[in-house]
Amino acid sequence: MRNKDSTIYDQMRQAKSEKRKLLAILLDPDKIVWENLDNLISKINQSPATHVFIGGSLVETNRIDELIIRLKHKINLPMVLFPGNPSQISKEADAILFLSLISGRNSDYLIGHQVKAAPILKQTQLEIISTGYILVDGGNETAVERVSQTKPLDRNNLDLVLATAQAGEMLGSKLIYLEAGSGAKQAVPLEMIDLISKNTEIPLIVGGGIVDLLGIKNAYDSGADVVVIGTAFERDFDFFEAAKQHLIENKE
Ligand code: 1GP
Repeated sequence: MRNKDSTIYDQMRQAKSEKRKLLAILLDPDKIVWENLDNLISKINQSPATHVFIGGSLVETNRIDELIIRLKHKINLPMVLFPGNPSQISKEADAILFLSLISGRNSDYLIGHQVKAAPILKQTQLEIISTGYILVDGGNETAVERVSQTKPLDRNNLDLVLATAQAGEMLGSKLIYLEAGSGAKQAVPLEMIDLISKNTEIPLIVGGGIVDLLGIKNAYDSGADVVVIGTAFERDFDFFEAAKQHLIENKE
């Protein structure tokens, strides 16, 4: 439930300290079926989601503002931008994951887009949450890899992924987003989640290729603080129906 007295980030830290797990539904504005928006909204409201993330690698729609306004009207959850580039900023959201793709070596995604975005963000009231974004090989080429033209980190190279996460934390990231890419064949390895969660302090978001309840539970049990579900919900709005019994109730 939204609490406007503290920041979204403070609430994430608080949840982490209480071991209360968070769940984000990722909506890609390009894939919204507008005629079906009311149904989408009611399914989100029936789900155990604690956050709505909005973004995608491309986002060709110019209707992000309209989408967020309509969502906010009926959904009492934080709306958090998860942008692929600066054109995806909307002042209508509550916060933005200010991403730096620290697994890659494409300067545009490390700092270039951020420089372009900074003056735009200064004109908004958005809460800016600095996020170290790490793409791990999920067994297939995903949109993040294609669009960012970076290679994901080897899923077997735990030391390198951990060092990347720790470097992100040392650089001042407030979150780590460990990502196999939307629609990944394989989600991030559980031992990787475990290693990073035990060796960093900041909240850990995990997403990409998590398609069932067991996947969500395993990610939580391994140390994920936030799990992101995009494709599975997009394909089946009833995905969370069965989840209610299994997932920690986050709704009050
Ligand atoms: C993508 O982590 C998110 O950035 C969600 O991935 O679409 O595979 O659930 P999925």
